[in-house]
Amino acid sequence: MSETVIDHVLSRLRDLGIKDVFGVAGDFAFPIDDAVSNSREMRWIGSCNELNAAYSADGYARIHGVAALCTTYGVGELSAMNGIAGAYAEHLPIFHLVGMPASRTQEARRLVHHTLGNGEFDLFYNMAEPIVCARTIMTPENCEAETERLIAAALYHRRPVYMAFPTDYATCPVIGKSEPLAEPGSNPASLDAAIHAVLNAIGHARTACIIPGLLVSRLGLNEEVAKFVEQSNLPFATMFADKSILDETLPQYIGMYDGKLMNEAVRAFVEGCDLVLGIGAAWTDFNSGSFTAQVDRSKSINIQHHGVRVGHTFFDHVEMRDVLASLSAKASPRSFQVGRARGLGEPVGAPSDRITAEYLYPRWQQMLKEGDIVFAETGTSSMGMAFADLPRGSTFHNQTLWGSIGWATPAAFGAAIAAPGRRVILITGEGSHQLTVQEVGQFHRFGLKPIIFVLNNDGYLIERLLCGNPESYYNDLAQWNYDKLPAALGCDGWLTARVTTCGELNDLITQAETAESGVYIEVITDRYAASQLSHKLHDSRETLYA
Ligand SMILES: Cc1ncc(C[n+]2csc(CCOP(=O)(O)OP(=O)(O)O)c2C)c(N)n1
Ligand SMILES: [Mg+2]
Repeated sequence: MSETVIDHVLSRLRDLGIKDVFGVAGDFAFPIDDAVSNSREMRWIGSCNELNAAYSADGYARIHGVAALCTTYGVGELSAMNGIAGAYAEHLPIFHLVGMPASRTQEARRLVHHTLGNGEFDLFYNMAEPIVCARTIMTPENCEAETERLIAAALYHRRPVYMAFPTDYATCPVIGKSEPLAEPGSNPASLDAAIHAVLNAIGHARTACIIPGLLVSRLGLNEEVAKFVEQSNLPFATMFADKSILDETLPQYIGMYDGKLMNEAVRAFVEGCDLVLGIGAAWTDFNSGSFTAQVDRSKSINIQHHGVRVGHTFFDHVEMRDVLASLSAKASPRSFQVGRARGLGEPVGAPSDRITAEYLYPRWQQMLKEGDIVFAETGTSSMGMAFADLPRGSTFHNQTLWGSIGWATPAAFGAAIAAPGRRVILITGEGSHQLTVQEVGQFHRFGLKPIIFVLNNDGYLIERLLCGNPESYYNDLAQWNYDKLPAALGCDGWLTARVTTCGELNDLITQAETAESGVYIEVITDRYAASQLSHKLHDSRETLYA
């Protein structure tokens, strides 16, 4: 007998390297849940809720390239939508598998649970439309072809796709056969013209620099860009969302570029160059220092996902991957003279002092090791950590564009599942943590040992800095005993603590280095102890909200 619809889809996902499926089980999704948990090559990762599952899939895809998520009809899939939309905005291919009522139930418009009670079954499928790059409802007849179409779309666009499975169809044998689709390549003439234009512009520039962007990493092209940087010896600076796409220990790295808000010397150099070569970076608000980063279109290039802009000329049907392969082979080395922006320097504070931003962020920087995976939540903490110098092979993850608070805790868990051998450090504000904190229990359940810092500054500090009245009580929170949460969530034997002085923080970080368990540290600071960028954003509110 040929394989079933769900077995076929799962085997194709396994071909892509997906070994774990995040989700919450439910009756309409049982055939999917059963197929995953009965598979010897796949693992079911039961999440606390579907939003967390989607964030975890996001984190997994950041490390692993692709991810899968499974939810039940209506109630489950709708909860996951914020996370899926984030993955769309941030270019992460997630296969969202949704269990649906049986085809017969749908045809008879029966009044079943998880519906609105109106006999309509395509409502949620339609809701998914703007936040996925392709969607389908599987049948035995379309399964082969639709699976290939959705895989091709997810990989080409690096965005989520939606696959719904009516319960009866999920276990039917597939009918028909389809081959994997070839990824669309570049148009050879456009590719040649684009490369010629790029090399020509580099050749004519007296000074040039590179701004590598997150698409490089989403496409797995980090090595290609590193090769190009090495080959051309062009200096590079990085924007917030794109931090650590290339190793910050490379000699060509000149520091973080954040417009007029931070690192003035980097801004002056980048904006003074005859040519700024963007590779998959996006000039969004928080990526451009509230739009204070200003590079003339006429003297910039942007190598995009499927096209290249050189000054005012656009080359269509050109794939980033093809451009980079050619550029690294053809670039010739040049020399440059520019200093490098320092990271965060040394911690400032005596052991008995309360913890300040001037102590905290440099101390966090000091603790980073080669290969660390750092997840930093939206809020003041990521704005501080973005300016830390990262050791070799260490990566920094933030949801700069989508910015949904609560993302970092489950996303860090997803990353830990994807890379159990690497050290995962989660840095989150306490307000964000309150949204998705249950997922902490999952680390222990799956034998993972993260280091978690919860920055407790008595509320939504970044909002206090951005809103009209900082003391508005909408920025206040219930005060929790955060350090007691791991125990309540089943993390037996973890090293947990609440620290209020520089000395205590220093001791705990030292202990964390050698801890054989997960580590959870609540860091108490004053209400307005904010990283430098957060203060600068406060001062630049007018451009941010203009
Ligand atoms: C899902 C969601 N809801 C609301 C917001 C608005 N928001 C942005 S930052 C923030 C507060 C973050 O507070 P916390 O995590 O305590 O970090 P802090 O800035 O205090 O360090 C809020 C509520 C958001 N970005 N996402
Ligand atoms: Mg806070």
